[in-house]
Amino acid sequence: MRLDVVTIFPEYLEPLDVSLVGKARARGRLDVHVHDLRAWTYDRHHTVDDTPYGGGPGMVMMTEPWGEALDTVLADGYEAGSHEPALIVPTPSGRPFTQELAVELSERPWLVFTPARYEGIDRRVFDEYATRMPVYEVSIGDYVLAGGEAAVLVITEAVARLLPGVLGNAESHRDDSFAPGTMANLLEGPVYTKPPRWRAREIPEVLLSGHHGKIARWRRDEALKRTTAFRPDLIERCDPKAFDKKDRETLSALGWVPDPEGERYGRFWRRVDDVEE
Ligand code: 6GU
Repeated sequence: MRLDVVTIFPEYLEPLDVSLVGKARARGRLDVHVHDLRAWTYDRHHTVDDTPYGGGPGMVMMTEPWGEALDTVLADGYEAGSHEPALIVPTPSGRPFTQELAVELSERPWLVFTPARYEGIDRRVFDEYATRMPVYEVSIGDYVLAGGEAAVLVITEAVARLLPGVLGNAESHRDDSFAPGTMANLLEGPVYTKPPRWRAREIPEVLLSGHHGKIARWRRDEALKRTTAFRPDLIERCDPKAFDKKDRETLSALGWVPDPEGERYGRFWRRVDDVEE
């Protein structure tokens, strides 16, 4: 997979040299190119932004540097034999970045990222490139970053670990929380390793029992506990068919009941004490 990143802060992408993404590059699974947007400016101040039409706060990144940068990067990539680029536009107003989208992106041969600073990039840039390639506008969560560079690091890491031969163990991401296509997307519960006793704290006994069925059940119950506590929205949206009898008992003990009324809205479960509004 080829990755291009065009940014006014190339140093911000230095983490792509280390850890998992660095290893994927060393193994030849990823070919990363970081470009300085200001290389495509021709004035003394290397200007990349201007005031917004219609007024308002902040600055907008200009069409010209982005257009020239993307034309050059795309031409270079095609020249080097890459094909089917997709433009990835990190923006807080994009669609949510999910594991499902990470899987989709990991199946593409070439991703071109356009992390922006200021109030974003002139819309015409995306309208222009959308005539030639898929454009994914993506947000990594409901908070506002000063720029898209950190989002590029997040997206790249989520995608790189899915590439064949990067994680080492092909099974490793089968049980990821949020792995698509599983029965219920639950948050994973706690994990433990040696020593068995640390500062008077012991390991849950079941994990030392060697009883695989009981261990699997305990892990599943811990996952249900954690998910109801931190991500009740994930439980609400679960079809009751995704749960076995023991799951339903555990949910009931945690105060969750099937909600036939809510089912029409895709809310299959509710807390017992939640009253209809
Ligand atoms: Cl992708 N960019 C910025 N600037 N802020 C964000 C974001 C992206 N995702 C969430 N907040």
